[in-house]
Amino acid sequence: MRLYDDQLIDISARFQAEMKKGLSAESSAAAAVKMLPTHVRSTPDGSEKGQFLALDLGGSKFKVLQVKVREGMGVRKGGVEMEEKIYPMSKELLNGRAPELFDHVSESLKDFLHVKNISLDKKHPLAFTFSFPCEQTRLDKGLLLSWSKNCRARGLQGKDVVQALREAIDRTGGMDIEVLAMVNDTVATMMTCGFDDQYCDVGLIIGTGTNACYMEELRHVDLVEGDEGRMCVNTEWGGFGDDGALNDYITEFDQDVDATSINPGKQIFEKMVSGMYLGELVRLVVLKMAKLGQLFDGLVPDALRTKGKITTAHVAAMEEYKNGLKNTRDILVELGLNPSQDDCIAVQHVSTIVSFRSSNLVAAGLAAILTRIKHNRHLRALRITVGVDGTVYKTHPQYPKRLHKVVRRLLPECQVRFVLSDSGSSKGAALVTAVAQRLASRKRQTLAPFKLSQEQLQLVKATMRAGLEAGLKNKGPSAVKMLPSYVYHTPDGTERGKYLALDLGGTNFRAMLVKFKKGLQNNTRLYHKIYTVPLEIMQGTGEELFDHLAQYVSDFLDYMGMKKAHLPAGFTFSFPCEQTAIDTGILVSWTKGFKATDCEGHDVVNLLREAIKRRNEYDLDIVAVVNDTVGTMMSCAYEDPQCEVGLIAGTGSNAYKKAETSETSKMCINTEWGGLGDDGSLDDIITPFDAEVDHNSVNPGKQRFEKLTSGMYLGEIVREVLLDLTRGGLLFRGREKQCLCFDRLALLQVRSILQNLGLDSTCDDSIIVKEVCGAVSRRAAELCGAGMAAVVDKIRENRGLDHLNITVGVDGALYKLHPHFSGVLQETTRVLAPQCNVTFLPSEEGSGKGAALITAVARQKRDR
Ligand code: 0WK
Ligand code: 0WK
Ligand code: BGC
Ligand code: BGC
Repeated sequence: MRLYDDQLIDISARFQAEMKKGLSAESSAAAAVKMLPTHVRSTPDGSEKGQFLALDLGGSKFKVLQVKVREGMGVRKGGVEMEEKIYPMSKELLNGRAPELFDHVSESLKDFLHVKNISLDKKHPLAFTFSFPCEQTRLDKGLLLSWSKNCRARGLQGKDVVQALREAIDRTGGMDIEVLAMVNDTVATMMTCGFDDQYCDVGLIIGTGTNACYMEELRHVDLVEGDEGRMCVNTEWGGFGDDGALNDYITEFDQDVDATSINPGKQIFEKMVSGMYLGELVRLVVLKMAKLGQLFDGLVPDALRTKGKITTAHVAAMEEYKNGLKNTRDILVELGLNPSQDDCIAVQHVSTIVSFRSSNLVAAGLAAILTRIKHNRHLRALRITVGVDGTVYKTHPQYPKRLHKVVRRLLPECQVRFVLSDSGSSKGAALVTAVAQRLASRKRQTLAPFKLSQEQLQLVKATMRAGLEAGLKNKGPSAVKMLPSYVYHTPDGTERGKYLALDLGGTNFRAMLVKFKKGLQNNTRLYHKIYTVPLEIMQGTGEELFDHLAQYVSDFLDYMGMKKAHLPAGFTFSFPCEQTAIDTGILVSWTKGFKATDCEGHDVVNLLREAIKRRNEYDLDIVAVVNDTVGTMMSCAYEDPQCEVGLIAGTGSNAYKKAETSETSKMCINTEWGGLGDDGSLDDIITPFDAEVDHNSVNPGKQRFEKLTSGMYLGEIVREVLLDLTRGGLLFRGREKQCLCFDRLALLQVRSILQNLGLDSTCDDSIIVKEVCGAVSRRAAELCGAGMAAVVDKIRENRGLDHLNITVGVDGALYKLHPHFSGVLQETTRVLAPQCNVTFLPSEEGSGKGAALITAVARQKRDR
């Protein structure tokens, strides 16, 4: 058990190797030293404040505390006030079922609130120090890897400890607790000592158990994304040696201690070092010496043979300067021995050897950690503080001095300060929670306006309904334009021939050839080509835009070898158009980023015809111009005759519905619901971020509903929110990156997108970004669902039905590609229109086929 410096240097080197193994993604799973990320990214920076409840579970005492950081009654300036109460923790509970253990914790918490007269009605943020190995994916979520020390409550391993606590608090009831952070006692100790010492980057526990944590460079923590800054890593060094790395230092006494422990083969290093085992090691050594007749004249009383009879407190007492020898006699007498003076000296010596080895091993482990930090920071000399806690370190008279001495001897170039955490670890836990709380409340504040209540959605439905009604009645302009489409009939399957379908207004311009053949089951053949409309053309002159379209059509006809075919064509033009006939469409106003000049107020069919004439190389018979919502409904009605509504959730947002006999005209209506709110009727739900997006758009004040719901704008809304959160210090470490100020943010693979945007994000950043994306897209889907509920309920009431079965044909990248959008939209429609059974039918070939069908019907009628 006597370890010389060269052996300590060897052990330190081995431990450094183990740390690397634990940090690297390849080898971490099998590593004995787990190196667990804690998601604590910084030591205290003086900004922390608030009042917190704290639980301290896993050390020798289970405590409930109230911690006031820099605010609250009687707190001196910049200070921290704490009140605590220790609660019993019986063996039965520690070895029983986990739910009962956590019920005891939660009931103790409630008792503490009573005793300290803390209001039960107020929401209390809580910091949870849990001193066992947990794999944390975030500050308030950690799976228990294994129990250690004297605890092995069943049913929690592999489960989220924070969730178990939250469930127990719910079971106890009668208190409003928000568990914001769970930390290991080493982390909490580092933070506690870091409150007064900015050099404190290491936390050390030498108590019932032993462990250390330190601030590692994030780039070395493979299991956490991001490589800038630091993160505190909980080494769980108690497991050092579990893979045999210390076998040549393991003595027979260590093997005995391990064999009779509740977790044999586990926590080998801890069993050589920590307070739970030191006394037992001394007993086993003394027992062997007694059996060998080297002590007590070979007398071996039962007590000496009994596990746990010599405790670490005994060891500490035996080593007291003055009374060490007397204490040793008293302890041996208590064990039923009548020790001689030599016996006492020998036993005292055994205690010294055992606890000396413990402090030496801790020194070797610390030396490894400090050496690694020195290398990480490319320093020749390191000045650092180690925050320490634990009964062994606090109560064993010689321990601290021995430890400090050996560490300084092993690392002469380091200036190491040891600070004892005088008030336990909960101050540190509260500081971690203060940061989490500030971040959480800022995020909650920012995202709250995006969370629409049922009442608000009902109101949107009613507002949409009123918009639909007003659009039908008013002759003059109305927010929801309700434009007639001159489409009367849905196809009946008799359509024949070849048609060209042109499609402008979505993500791209598409030219499509549609053939309807007799006798074929699915008698439609489609060939298409996609063309990207450059931004400068979308926002150039009308002539240029339509010349471009005419050129794309030329290219497509070449591609199909049908230049001379003089095809009948249907033109899907996905912008609000006043129509006076099936083949005329006066553009009311551009939307979706288009603003080509000399188009608004003009007949877009003529604009296209003129462009084709200007090319003078082919001719088309443009029979119909339709909105993409109409085309989508027709396409789907071909499959499902019950389809009477078209919905686009794409770049833009719009719906179209069949006419009701009761309505003035019998034709289909393009609602142009994107304009809802242009009259201020949605101002209650429009957030400052939405206002900013509208302000920066090419058509401010217009299409307000669209700007809350469609693909063109959701990314912008997210960017505005991220900008705000970054300014609030919640993201990207508060650094407002130029790129956030320019390009649109797509919604999918957050991390790689952030990366491509040159945003070096941390895992937490990604989580927050994803949450913002979720809030913005969920609101969009819910608003579309509320709009659709208004449309189908209007159809139901117009038909005087109690119940309506109807199909909605849908298209658009947002509906088709977004992982959750369609589901939320469908659910919202179902809830807000309970008397309608709505089937959403995604359109397979887009609106092109629909346009061709309408063209076929229109031509039949025209040529009859
Ligand atoms: C006091 C800390 C607690 C930690 C304990 C360790 O408040 O979080 O677990 O020290 O020392 P022990 O009580 O096991 O000796
Ligand atoms: C595909 C349709 C087209 C419509 C588009 C909308 O064929 O008419 O405009 O969907 O979706 P987006 O491309 O805007 O996502
Ligand atoms: C646990 C650690 C804890 C240490 C000190 C060990 O048994 O695994 O999580 O930090 O004891 O309490
Ligand atoms: C247009 C609609 C179109 C919708 C979907 C909106 O901007 O005003 O006509 O249906 O986008 O593409």
